[in-house]
Amino acid sequence: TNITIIGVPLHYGANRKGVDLGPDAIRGANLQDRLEALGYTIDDLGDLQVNRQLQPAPEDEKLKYLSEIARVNRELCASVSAELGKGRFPLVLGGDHSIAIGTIKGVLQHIKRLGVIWFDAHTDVNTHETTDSGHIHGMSLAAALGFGHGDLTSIGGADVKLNPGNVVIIGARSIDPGERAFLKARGIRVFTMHDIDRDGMKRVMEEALDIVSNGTDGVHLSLDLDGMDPSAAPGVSTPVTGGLSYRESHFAMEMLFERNLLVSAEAVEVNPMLDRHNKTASAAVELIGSAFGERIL
Ligand code: DIR
Ligand code: MN
Ligand code: MN
Ligand code: MN
Repeated sequence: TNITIIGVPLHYGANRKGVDLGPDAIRGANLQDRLEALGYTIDDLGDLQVNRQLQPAPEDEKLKYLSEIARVNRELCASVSAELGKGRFPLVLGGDHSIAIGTIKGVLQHIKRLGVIWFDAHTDVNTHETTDSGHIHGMSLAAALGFGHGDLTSIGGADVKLNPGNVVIIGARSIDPGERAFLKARGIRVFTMHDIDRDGMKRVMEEALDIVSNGTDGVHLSLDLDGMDPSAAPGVSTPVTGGLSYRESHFAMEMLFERNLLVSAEAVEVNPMLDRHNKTASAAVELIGSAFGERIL
């Protein structure tokens, strides 16, 4: 497989400085060497250009920095689509989780029936109608499903969207009231920390992999590092206690690799300004390694 790395130094969706340093933090944790050691050929396109020091428009209280986030995601969508068109595997480095809109819409240009594994402490299915924070990183999965503001849902085509029956969320433990209603209404399968405590990661992933592969032509991995427990991944925009352990997270990635389903992936919300010794970017690289075939023995 030929992998293309695309960096997206965007922090406006989290409204917190430092996440824009994520792409270089992940590169600095030796992502490319690690993947080359597994036999992959890597092309790093560098970073998409993001405008600096913007002020939020007052009318965007419920959609902070909408225009810049939409612009960057349109570019990302085009870039991801172009790389898939060349037969390459897009690996996108965030940046905040709003970039999942551009990544997923880009993949959907080529793979209409796409499954998604959304690894996250949150479920990111707010819209401007339900959000408290106005942070677009909490709306990206909804947008990829076709719900929310038109400037987000129209990226890559308004009729291009995920099937909620092929989406799973893993690691959730912080869900807003409006999101609860959304997940229930759309029938999206959420494996919360409670489910993982009760059934174990093995059973959860077996079920999750069946859901994302049933009737699809490929699977996208959207890896929000805050899915991990803050003890394993402290440098994230919005840490939530009680998360996935280091080994649970790795085991999930190892099971994913064994099924050979992935067509694209992204790692998001790494904030080296809140980190120590680049621990969270290193965890991201290690998880990506497992998802791409690294084995202990
Ligand atoms: C919260 C937090 N649900 C929001 N979302 C985050 O702002 O909408 N997602 N942090 O990753
Ligand atoms: Mn997220
Ligand atoms: Mn999150
Ligand atoms: Mn937020």
